[in-house]
Amino acid sequence: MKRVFSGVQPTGNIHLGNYLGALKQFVELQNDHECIYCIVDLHAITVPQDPKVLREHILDVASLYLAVGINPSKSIVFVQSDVPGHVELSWVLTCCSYTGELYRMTQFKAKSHNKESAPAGLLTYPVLMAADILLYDTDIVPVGNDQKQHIELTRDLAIRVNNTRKKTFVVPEGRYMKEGARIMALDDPRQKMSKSAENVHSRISLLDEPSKIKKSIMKATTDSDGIIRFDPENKPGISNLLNIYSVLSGQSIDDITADYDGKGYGDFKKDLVEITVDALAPIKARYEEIRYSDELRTILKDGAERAGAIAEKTMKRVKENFGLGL
Ligand code: ATP
Ligand code: LTN
Repeated sequence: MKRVFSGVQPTGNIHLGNYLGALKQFVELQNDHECIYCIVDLHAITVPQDPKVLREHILDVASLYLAVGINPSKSIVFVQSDVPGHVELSWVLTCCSYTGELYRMTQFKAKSHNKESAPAGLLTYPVLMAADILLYDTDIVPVGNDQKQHIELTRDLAIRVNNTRKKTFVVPEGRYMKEGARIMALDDPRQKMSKSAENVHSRISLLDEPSKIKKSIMKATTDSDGIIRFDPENKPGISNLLNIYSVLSGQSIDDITADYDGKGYGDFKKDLVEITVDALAPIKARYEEIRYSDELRTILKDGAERAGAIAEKTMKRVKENFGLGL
């Protein structure tokens, strides 16, 4: 069985973009892959975090993983900082990276933009991500399209090390969601839906109350011509809503636009509210069951032990091939 690894940051409520772009795939992959899913808390501290809030968010995200259908008896679910190999391998890979290739990362450019001095962790963020992946001899990394550049860097680093040392790493492949799975912000459909956007109505979080979902969708930016048509270039707002409608209902975009022929944005949005509320209700119910249970901590502890055992083997090989330690 091929091995799958992916991670999500514990930086706030998981939103529809994360769900449709990542978590849904995680669940599907469990059936015929050996899956390892990580809550990447070390990545979260590349920007300032309140310690109490961060810890709560780790448990929130872990509960959501389980609530959307990740099954801990099939897959490993754990917290990144519970396995020391991530940081160890990250340093080794930092020494194999060029500053130029890190400065070229678009995410670094975007996040450090307009800052007089950016935290070094923002620059080395993709190296830690490469370590996450290579530590588990990963074959497949399911992620959103926005992570493509980081996956390419991971592959470059693995190949570089394999070519200059003994073969040390499995070279992983990214598995990207279809273009359509990129969910855009509701208030500004030219930006992707993001956890860190200030406006809460820019996103729908998986745990949002129905009244909040309604408000966010009804306020969503569209255009003034009032025609329900899929045209991401010229009509990004309604196209994004059509996309969300399609993935949540399982209907094709063509069928949806045919159904709404002659109807207005208001009717369409009202129905989308209902579809979204119905899709999220079972996830929310399961989340409530797990979040404050003892079971959650047991699952994460067990996950860290299972992940740690794999990581230890890889680190032994890395140290051997780099001549580190005794
Ligand atoms: P940020 O606040 O930094 O934008 P984020 O919301 O992108 O955070 P991440 O933890 O960085 O969240 O992403 C988790 C996973 O969800 C990744 O695989 C990412 O590619 C995917 N993802 C994030 N946003 C979207 C989106 N709008 N559409 C589709 N997939 C997304
Ligand atoms: N950078 C990713 C989160 C992430 C990740 C990983 C994804 C950290 N380590 C390893 C896949 C594999 C993000 O921001 N979405």
